[in-house]
Amino acid sequence: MIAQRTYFILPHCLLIAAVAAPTIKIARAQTSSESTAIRSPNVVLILADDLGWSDLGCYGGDLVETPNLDRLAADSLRFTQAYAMSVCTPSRATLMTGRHAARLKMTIWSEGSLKGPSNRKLLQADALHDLPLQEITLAEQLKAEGYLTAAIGKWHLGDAGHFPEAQGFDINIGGNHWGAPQTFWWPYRGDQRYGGEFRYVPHMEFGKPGEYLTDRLTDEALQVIDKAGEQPFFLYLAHYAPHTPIEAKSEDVEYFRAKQRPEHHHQNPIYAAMLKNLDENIGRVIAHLKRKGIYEETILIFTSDNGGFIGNDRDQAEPVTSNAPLRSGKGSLYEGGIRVPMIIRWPMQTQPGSVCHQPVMLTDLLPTLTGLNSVADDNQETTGLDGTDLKPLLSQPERTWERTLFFHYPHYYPTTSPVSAVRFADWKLLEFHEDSSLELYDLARDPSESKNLADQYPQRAAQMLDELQRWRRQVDAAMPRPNPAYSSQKP
Ligand SMILES: [Ca+2]
Repeated sequence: MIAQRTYFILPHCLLIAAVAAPTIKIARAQTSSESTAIRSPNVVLILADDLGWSDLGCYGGDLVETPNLDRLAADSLRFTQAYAMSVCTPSRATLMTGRHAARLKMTIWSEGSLKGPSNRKLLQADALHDLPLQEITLAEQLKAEGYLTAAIGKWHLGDAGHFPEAQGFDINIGGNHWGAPQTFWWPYRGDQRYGGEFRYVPHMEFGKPGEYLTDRLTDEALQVIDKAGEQPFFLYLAHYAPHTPIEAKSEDVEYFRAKQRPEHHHQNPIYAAMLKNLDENIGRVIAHLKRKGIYEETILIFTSDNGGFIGNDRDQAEPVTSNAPLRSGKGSLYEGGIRVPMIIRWPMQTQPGSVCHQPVMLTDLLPTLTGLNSVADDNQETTGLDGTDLKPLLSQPERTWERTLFFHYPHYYPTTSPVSAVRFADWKLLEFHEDSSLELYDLARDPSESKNLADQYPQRAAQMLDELQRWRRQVDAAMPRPNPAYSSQKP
């Protein structure tokens, strides 16, 4: 039972009441002759992997073409300042639990938790490989509310004992320990991007040559929708695309090669082709919901797990993507690493074409979808959640919204050294742990984080640093340690 596994300090009776408390209900015509019943809306949460903030057409993408997502945005609420963690596993753990990656001790991708670089100034902080079973996931919450729960695609939250089936999902297709497939082509294994046969996508034994993973996962998702019947369903469709390996259908690649111009800030035609396919598949999900007559009974959320990857994939001439005008990319706590697209369509709540500029985070989705009252900062200690219920923003995206966001990445990545960050209003402070250096930016005037104002506003920087350090103590954030074997004389 959930109550036995909870970490909440709330009395169990209150917790059960909270879990069972209905969220927003949607009137629905029953097939029976009686009349109209109220039931929970379906939830379709589509998570793209490594999709950058400016990749989609509706977020300023230029080479790419994403007509289905652009139409969805025009029919939904689009967030311009939604945040994830800077790499895969921390974001997914955060999304699943409503709890910050630093609090969960899941600050790096699963494989990376096992060993960090030994030749850098700092040794990376300790991090968990598996999402602990006692954490209460979004799937467990919704299952307790009567939902059919299905995870289709990437999981990346631990080994076999911690797969989606162990975390509240009735169905898992395609999810396991790994963060990326060997290849997007069936049978999704072999000697490809990551080498070795042992990495695979589960439950994909039956397929046919030429089958492409994003198409196949969507096929599986549509079957889950059909299987649900009259039961409300939670479909967590976590596409592996557009993470590396960057692979796409040749006709699409040729199309974008021909379209490419030097003035585009996106320059990788294979990535653009991969996004075109992802977009088409999201169009398929929407069309299927409409065809079944349940689109207006379904909450649809689309987002990404971290910023776009700005390195190169294998021998590809162009970097995978660019997050311009934002600085840097995946791994970094500059905006390009953590700011992501987010689109929410919530029937009878969101207005078509509405835009929200308030800062929000993946932690917020669990309290928004479950009706668990979390968080105001002052009651966080009683709920254990770090997320905030976004429902007030859905119909009033311009409302006053004071929010402090924290980030913690005590590890190395090609884009960063160990770093923490805090954002309040338009101000953002980064603390780099190798040398305790500070960077302060005014995101309203300088969204590209090009002018460090720490020396100009020392008092503000000190206040924000104090808040950041207090938060780290509060969540008991793991810190990197000095590396005794490190010598600055080494090459
Ligand atoms: Ca990712």
